[in-house]
Amino acid sequence: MSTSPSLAIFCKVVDNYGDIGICWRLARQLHGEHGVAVTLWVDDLASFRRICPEVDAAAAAQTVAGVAVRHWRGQDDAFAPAEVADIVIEFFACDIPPRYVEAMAARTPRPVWLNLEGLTAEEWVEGCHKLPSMHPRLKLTKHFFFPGFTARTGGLLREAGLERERLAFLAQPERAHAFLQGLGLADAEIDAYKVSLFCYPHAPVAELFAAWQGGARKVTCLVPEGVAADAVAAFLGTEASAGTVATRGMLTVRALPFVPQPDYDRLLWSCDLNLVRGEDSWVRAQWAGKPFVWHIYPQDENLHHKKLRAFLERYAPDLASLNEFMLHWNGAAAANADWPALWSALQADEAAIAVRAGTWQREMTANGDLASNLLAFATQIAASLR
Ligand code: TRH
Repeated sequence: MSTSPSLAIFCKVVDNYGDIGICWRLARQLHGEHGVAVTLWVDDLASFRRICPEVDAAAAAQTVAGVAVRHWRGQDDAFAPAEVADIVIEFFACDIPPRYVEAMAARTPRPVWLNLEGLTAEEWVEGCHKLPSMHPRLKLTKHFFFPGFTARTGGLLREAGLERERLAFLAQPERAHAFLQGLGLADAEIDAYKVSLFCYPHAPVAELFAAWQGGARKVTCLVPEGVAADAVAAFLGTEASAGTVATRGMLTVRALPFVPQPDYDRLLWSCDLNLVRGEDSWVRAQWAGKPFVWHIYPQDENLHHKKLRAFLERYAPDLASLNEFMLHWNGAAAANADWPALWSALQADEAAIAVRAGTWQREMTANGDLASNLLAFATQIAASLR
């Protein structure tokens, strides 16, 4: 492999903008920090545009932040071996177009083929990370690459300058103030306890709102428009659109616009507590070094509850209040949650939870970052293919 390899990522946007958040972050980092010529194939450019407004949703081919972005229209396109990248990544076992795979087999040298998997804290991941899988027909081997929370996994996505940027932002509180003002917040909302809210529609948001409303502390809840739409509309008394705000009791709820990815980090850094979901916002909340509550993407047969527990065992074995809160937030605990009590318990452990957020961030940093770990592995595989 040459010193600056080419790399293709195939990303199918399963649901909303989900997986594109991760693929776009990886693509930008591989190009910006490692000089890799990246082509990102995406099936849904409109969803991509929500997290990256520079994207033209109608363009078959475009370059965004140095990354070649191609609209992945279907499985029928033909490809020549010369069009195949040195490293080919399929995200989350998506099916690469069959004729691209055939072109991979016909290419000399053959490319490195990786399946980048989803993030889970379960132990089996260590045994499957980097395992090979031979193509049943073609002379090609794909390797599994798992992100994760231990040194025996691929680690987490983290840009080289992220922590420096975060610390600089936090060192000047006026920057957070100006950022929040820019999102429309009044001073009283900024002075309150601030929570960002990003979750799937089935989260018990109305119940939590009621607890906050009747609680002892002023809470400002910032929620991107379209998220928890029913509970937010019921609280606001109208459909949420960016800028809509209402206060009842101790709670103010404000609908925000869906901000570009770098601003989403600033939002997480500016809040006291972040309610996040899925994979990418969950990881960003971990790098934010602030207390967070995770809403996991639901899976059949409650497989996600197992994944949630696996994470809690690693993250917070000694923080009962956080465990309880997250289990109830995900419907993974006995019904009839007492939300005012869950909220009070979480508040009482605030200091210990904040300390854990910091130690966890340092532990995760020690595992390296996913983009660098992935490139190092790809270089090793490429040498064996020569
Ligand atoms: O969109 P998600 O629900 O993604 C999920 C997961 O990837 C999950 O594994 C997958 O199976 C499922 O989709 C289908 O949540 P996630 O992963 O947090 O991605 C959201 C992205 O949106 C993330 O990159 C952060 C970004 N974002 C912004 O850029 N601006 C915003 O205002 C908000 C709220 C999010």
